[in-house]
Order: sequence, then structure tokens, then C-alpha cells
Amino acid sequence: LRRRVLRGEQTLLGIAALAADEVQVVVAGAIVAGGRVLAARRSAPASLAGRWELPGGKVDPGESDAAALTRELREELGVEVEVGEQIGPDVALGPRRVLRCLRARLLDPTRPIEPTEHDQVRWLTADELDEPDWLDADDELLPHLRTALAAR
Ligand code: 9L3
Ligand code: MG
Repeated sequence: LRRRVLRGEQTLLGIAALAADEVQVVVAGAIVAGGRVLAARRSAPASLAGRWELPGGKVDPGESDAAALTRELREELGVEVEVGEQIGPDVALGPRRVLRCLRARLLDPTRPIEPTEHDQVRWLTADELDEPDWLDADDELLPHLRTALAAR
């Protein structure tokens, strides 16, 4: 794990030297409600299928992080959200790509989640955060998610 984190840090140092338009940001939503955070299981691509993530996707050119996350969560889960602060640091996904986790609040918490790309969703308490088989980058955000859950 330490080796992987170190590699991630070196990648991030490299990314810091790039211009903003040379870095692909992938936004992920920490949807928190009632002391739980929503995790979603990927169904594609095959290499990532079955592993869990905070839902989201790529920021389009010229799009803000908040607009991208709002769009992705609408497409992937059929929900409307208000986007809040970043949780944890940017995590390197590759030499020119970072994962950025943002808090997202459901505008209508009673509306059911309707996943279009994920084959399961699950609401996790802080104590359950370690249970899913998370994508590597998302796994690095867990301590920060735990803090964010404790704060509410
Ligand atoms: N990714 C990693 N963790 C996440 C998300 C939303 C995405 N929480 C990675 C998986 C893909 C890439 O970022 O390789 C782009 O994500 P998507 O557009 O396929 O969801
Ligand atoms: Mg996605």
C-alpha cells in the first residue's frame, strides 16, 4: 500500500507541473445522507466491473467541476444534487488524470436512486466503509470520507 501511495504522490507532483488544461479531472460525488455515504458498483469496463466507487465521471472541456458532477449524477443515478466542498486531496489516476471527490447533497432525499450504469448501490456508515472492494483511487479517499461522515 505504501508503495502505491508513494507512486501516487510522485504522479501528483508530476501533475502539479502541468497546465490545468493538460490534466483530466474526474469528479466523484460523496453523497452523504443520514450519516451514510452512497457507494456504487461499476458494471463497465470489464477491467473495473464489480469494484466499488463514488459515482461520477470526467469533467468536459470548459465545464466546471460542480457542473460535471451534477450532470454525471443525474445521468448515472437519476438524482439532482447540490455540490459542496472537496473532500480529501486530488488522487492520481494516471500521469495526466486525477480523481477529485466533492460533497454532494441530494435535493430530494426521498426520491429513489435509479442507477443506469452501476449494477448495485449501497449506503455505508463510517464503520462499513472498508467493506466494499473499492477502486484503488477511491480507497485512498476512505480516511477523508470517514472524517466527513463524522462531521455530520
Ligand atoms: N474513476 C475512479 N473513481 C471514481 C470514478 C467516478 C472514476 N470514483 C476512474 C474510472 C475510469 C475514469 O475514472 O477509468 C473515468 O470514469 P468514468 O467516466 O468511466 O466514470
Ligand atoms: Mg462514471
